[in-house]
Parts: sequence; C-alpha cells; structure tokens
Amino acid sequence: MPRQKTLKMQAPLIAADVESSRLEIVVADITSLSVDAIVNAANVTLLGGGGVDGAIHRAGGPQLLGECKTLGGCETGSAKITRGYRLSALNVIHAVGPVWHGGARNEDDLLASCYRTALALARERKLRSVAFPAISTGVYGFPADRAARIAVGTVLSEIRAQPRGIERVIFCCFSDESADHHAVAFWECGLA
Ligand code: AR6
Repeated sequence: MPRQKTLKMQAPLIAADVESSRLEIVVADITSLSVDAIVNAANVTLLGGGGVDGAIHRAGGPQLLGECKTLGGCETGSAKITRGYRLSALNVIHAVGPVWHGGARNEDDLLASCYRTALALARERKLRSVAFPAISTGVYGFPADRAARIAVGTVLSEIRAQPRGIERVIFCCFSDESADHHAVAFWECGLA
C-alpha cells in the first residue's frame, strides 16, 4: 500500500507564543509532519540507523540516503541539511546528539548545540517551521527530563535572540511521557 503523503497534523497538546513564533508540543510520528524541516537524531556517519533515524530514512527513501552520502558525516553537537525527498517535510536537518556518559563529557552543551545549529540552518534557508524529536533520549540514553529542559530552554533563547524568521517550532514527542517532560520544561520556562 503506498504511504500516505500528507497526514493531518494533530492539534498540539500545548502551544505558546514567543515573540512572533509559536512553540508546540505534539505526540506524533515525526515522519508524518508537513513542515519545512524535520530534525533527525542521526549519528556521526549520517548514513542511517535505528529509532527516528531509521524511520526518517525509510520514509524519505533511497535518495535521502544518497544525499547523506555526499555530506561526509557530521560532528557530535552539529547538524547538516538535506532535502526531504519522499517525506511530507521539505527538508531534513540531520543533528548528531551526544551519547549520555553520566553528564561529565559536555553532553548538555553538545545537546544544546544540536538545537542551536539546527535552528541556524533553518534560518539560513529561510525555513519557517521546524519539528524536533527528543534528540539523544533513545539509544543514546540521555535522561529525558534533562534533555527536554535543554531542548525547550535552548529553542526559547534562540527565538528570543532572533525573533524573526522561524514561525513555528514543534517538539515532536513519541510518547505521552516525553510530552510530559516537555510540558514541565514549558512550565519551568514560564511558557505554560
Ligand atoms: N517520531 C518521533 N520520535 C521518534 C520516532 C518517530 N518516528 N521514533 C523514535 N522517536 P533515537 P538517539 C523518539 O534512539 O537517542 C539511531 O540509530 C524516541 O522515542 O531515535 O538520538 C541513530 O542512527 C526518542 O525519544 O535517537 C543513532 O545511532 C527520540 O526519538 C542513534 O540512534 C530519540 O531516540 C541516536 O540515538
């Protein structure tokens, strides 16, 4: 059966307006989102893997992998952009989160750097809507509550620092538990 191209976007669980941007928490499969860019939780090779990376490559198709092969990998804490190919999203920003080692190897800063770099790439390309998965919180073992605080806090300061351009940032959670962590982070940042 052919994959459905455009799925209806679910209503956000929580939305908050910051400057001229809207920040949202949704529970969804990120491959179903029709946005300017979805962010991938990739590894340094950028050649695919399991988790959300596997799902994005399956949905994006072989041309997505083909473009990734031209990129020469990516450092931890950074990100590179490709087109979205068969995805509903127009682009994929492949970010490489840190593996959690207990917090003593600069993991917090590296995770924040993923979010900053992804937003910088989105701005550079004049993209208006970006959806993030909870980078590093699966196979890479980053504590999900801590990661959600860093994700929300970093996006919020970037949007406040550069209030124009990106109109919509979606925190795309894959479970209710993940959404709860992001909701707590919204609350702690004064957004809810
Ligand atoms: N949509 C949204 N979120 C998802 C989806 C999806 N379809 N699938 C999983 N998640 P992970 P990491 C959530 O393990 O920890 C890969 O092999 C998942 O529940 O995908 O950064 C790469 O190649 C979790 O909350 O990424 C790397 O080697 C979050 O996405 C490594 O895994 C991240 O989980 C990266 O590990």
